[in-house]
Amino acid sequence: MSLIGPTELRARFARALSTLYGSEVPAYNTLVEVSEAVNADVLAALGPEAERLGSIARVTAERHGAIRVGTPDEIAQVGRIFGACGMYPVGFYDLREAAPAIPVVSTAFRPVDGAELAANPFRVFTSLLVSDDRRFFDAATQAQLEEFLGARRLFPDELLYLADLAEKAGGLAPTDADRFLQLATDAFTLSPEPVDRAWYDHLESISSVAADIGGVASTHINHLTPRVLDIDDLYRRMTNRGIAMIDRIQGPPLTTGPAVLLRQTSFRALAEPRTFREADGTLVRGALSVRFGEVEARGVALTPAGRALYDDRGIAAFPDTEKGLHEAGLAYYRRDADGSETGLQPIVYEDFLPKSAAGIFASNLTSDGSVDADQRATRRDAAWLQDALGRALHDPYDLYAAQV
Ligand code: OOG
Ligand code: NI
Repeated sequence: MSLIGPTELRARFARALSTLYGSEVPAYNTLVEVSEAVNADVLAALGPEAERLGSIARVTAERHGAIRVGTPDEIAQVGRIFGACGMYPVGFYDLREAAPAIPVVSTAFRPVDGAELAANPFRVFTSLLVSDDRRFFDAATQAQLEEFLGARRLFPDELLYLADLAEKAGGLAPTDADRFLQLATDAFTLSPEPVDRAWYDHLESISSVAADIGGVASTHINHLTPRVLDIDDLYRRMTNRGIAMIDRIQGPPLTTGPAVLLRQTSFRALAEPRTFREADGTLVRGALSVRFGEVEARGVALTPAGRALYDDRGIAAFPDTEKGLHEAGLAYYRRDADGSETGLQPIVYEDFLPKSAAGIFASNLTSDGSVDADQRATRRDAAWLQDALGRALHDPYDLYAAQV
């Protein structure tokens, strides 16, 4: 009997989460519809040129999700579940350096080689709470957080068993695959469990993201993001439909030159009904606004030199042709099969941007929270995260260089 391999598990997982998120946040379905309409129009207007940064089949299926977890053990378990789907941790992002600071460090789980990315590029931006960072959490709050997070189980043993089996065997038998995908999707479904009001409010006074992670006993998708070929057009169409978008498109502004890196925008978090447990034990209906809809447009991946230029001087400093970008060593291109450079193939940027991520987080926060800058930061870096994950943390530049 043939196994369902990681590529198909990943594609099916992305579809299952999309169906789930559409049922939970119906405005997401609108965003997907509008994205598909924009993509069809760009394809009709540009023809094959529209597919230079990915086939229309890839782009139509393409999603990134965002999830947030609380402990090193939890992110290691996430690594096993995504590992079954051929998604591996790439890059290290420290959102505590952002303005406003968010008490998390993050990575993105995604396929790492060109063929797998072309087949289905599903990626999930995954953030881990830094509960021992004194700038955010005093000793009492840290202890309470650790107790609360230590007592919860986000992922059932059966799910983790099937994930490990899939990674070891290179896939799962069809019935096991169905079960694995069901359990994995359930684990990211918004839970009806009552939220302890006092505990949630205490964390929210420090950071809305900390409350979303440590104030509830389960996890959920925070957002799911389709890819669009013309994000300026999408922004206009959503606004015309009366959907409240954040103020701007994050990332490099629109230029007449080649699209580089990543541009993103989102609609604001919507109030979702949740049940709260009050101090006296009574249950009351309330609402939380933490989940939103985001959309992204992707351009060519920049080399370290290109990225430094972008970070220091902005997009205006870039040459305005692909040939210029390539010749200056600023972006990754693949040569034609015959070695010529007449038909340079751009290598798509598959990762995230810390400034945009911070902007996306911030635009959906209820307040900036509270940070005591005089306290010492806890050290977190890529080596620390790799250790917590118990698996290799890939360097994005190595992966782009390998695709050239
Ligand atoms: C993650 C925010 C970052 C992106 O696309 O940059 C992100 C989150 O809200 O958990 O998803
Ligand atoms: Ni996102």
